[in-house]
Amino acid sequence: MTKLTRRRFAQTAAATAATAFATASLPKFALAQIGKPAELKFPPGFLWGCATASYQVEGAVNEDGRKPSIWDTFSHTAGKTHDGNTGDVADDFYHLYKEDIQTLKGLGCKGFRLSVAWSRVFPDGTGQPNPKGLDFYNRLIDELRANGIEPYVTMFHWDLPQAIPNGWQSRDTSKAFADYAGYVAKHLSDRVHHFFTTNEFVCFTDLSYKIGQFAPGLKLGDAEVNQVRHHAILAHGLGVQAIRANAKSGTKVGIAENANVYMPIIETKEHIEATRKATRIGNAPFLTPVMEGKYPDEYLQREGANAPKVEPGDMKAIGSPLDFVGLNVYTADYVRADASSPLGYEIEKRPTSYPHMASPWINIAPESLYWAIRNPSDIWKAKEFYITENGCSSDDVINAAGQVEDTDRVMYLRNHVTQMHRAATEGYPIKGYFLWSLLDNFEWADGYSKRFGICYVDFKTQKRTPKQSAEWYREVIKRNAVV
Ligand code: PNW
Repeated sequence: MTKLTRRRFAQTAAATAATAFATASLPKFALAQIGKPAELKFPPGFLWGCATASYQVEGAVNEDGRKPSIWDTFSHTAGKTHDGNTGDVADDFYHLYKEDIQTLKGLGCKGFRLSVAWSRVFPDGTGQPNPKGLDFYNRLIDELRANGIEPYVTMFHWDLPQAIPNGWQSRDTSKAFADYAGYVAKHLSDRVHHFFTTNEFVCFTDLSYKIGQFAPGLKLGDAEVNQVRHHAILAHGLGVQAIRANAKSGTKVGIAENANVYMPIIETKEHIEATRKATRIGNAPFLTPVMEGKYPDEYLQREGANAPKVEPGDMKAIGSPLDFVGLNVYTADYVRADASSPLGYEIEKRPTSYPHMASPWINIAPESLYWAIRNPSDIWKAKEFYITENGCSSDDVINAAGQVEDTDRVMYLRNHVTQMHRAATEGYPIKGYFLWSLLDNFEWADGYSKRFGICYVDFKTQKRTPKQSAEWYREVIKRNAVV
């Protein structure tokens, strides 16, 4: 992509000469041992894609009968998002989707993860469906398929219809979600073969109802938050059942969850065992009950009187078997075995020098992409895994030549993909990878201040410019290998 400058060429030439010299001076047997550099190939048919979400890219918030979601309300409330940014226009994907699908095709992507905006399909959350809202997804899906790209559809990526009374505090919302998901599955499953119920429990429960950082911006007490969490996983479980009941047979159902990921500080038996314990306990309100159909005892004991109120049948629905598990992975914690600690392990503290990407919460932990697959696979024996999101923000700028040299993103992605390759090589059933994200977009409370795309978006003109990371990804896909 970038033409070599004279200085860069000189550097490259010098490096080549140095390698040649080193090689020439090695004894023959050492050369034989080094051999040809092996290409880190992925299994044939491995699915490479990109991910997006409705409110972050679509815009067109008042078009074709869509009514507000809690994110419209929240982003229009003073002081809630960076600079008061909203998703009113975002990437205008609602109108520009054809152009963006050509970009995906050019990258060689065979999969695209998108989410359906609940309040386009049911503007009031329940009741009368809005055919014009569903039609957008019909057009989008048809366009993807016509270009050889398989749609992977998330039913809920946080844009809850504002009209739903009391949001996730109400148990009725779980039922309303199942009705909506069943309706969408019924109408799209002739062309969509993979559905995700919900995206990232902790973000639309804890961050939204406990910390108040995300819509609806509440700060509830522990018992109420645990109940919100319960309604969220119940929605997932009832959603799985409703999708299965309404979709064409053969439709696969899973979840997109940002489970807490734990990596052993040293790869010894005892530390690895510690990460396994941490994986179950550290995901006690969410992924663990989804996989086991029960809350871990340690969680119920710890929460005591604040534990969620569970009705008969809830846990069975929550533990509905899944066809695949999708994991959104951005960061992770190191864990060590510690016999003196009540749970038998400790999460390592991070020194202030620990490196992170432009978003301070994205502490760089490439091995996360290996352990995120290995531990849930070893513990729960899930049939298939997808990485449903992985990517990072960086302080992208367009240079004088009109290019974005996002070398930090390339570094981040390459290291993560290398670790995912390790999981594939060891035989873990990892089927595909969705890079977050195709485009810079509305990054929730951070508004447009954090860019996650491999295509740069000028939000004034809607011009897209593929970054260097897009060139890198195209090559990964072409060779089905780490490059
Ligand atoms: C995920 N955190 O969100 C979401 O699924 C995407 O919609 C989002 O754009 C992407 O990751 C990048 O942020 C998260 O603060 C947002 O810990 C924030 C956090 C985690 C996930």
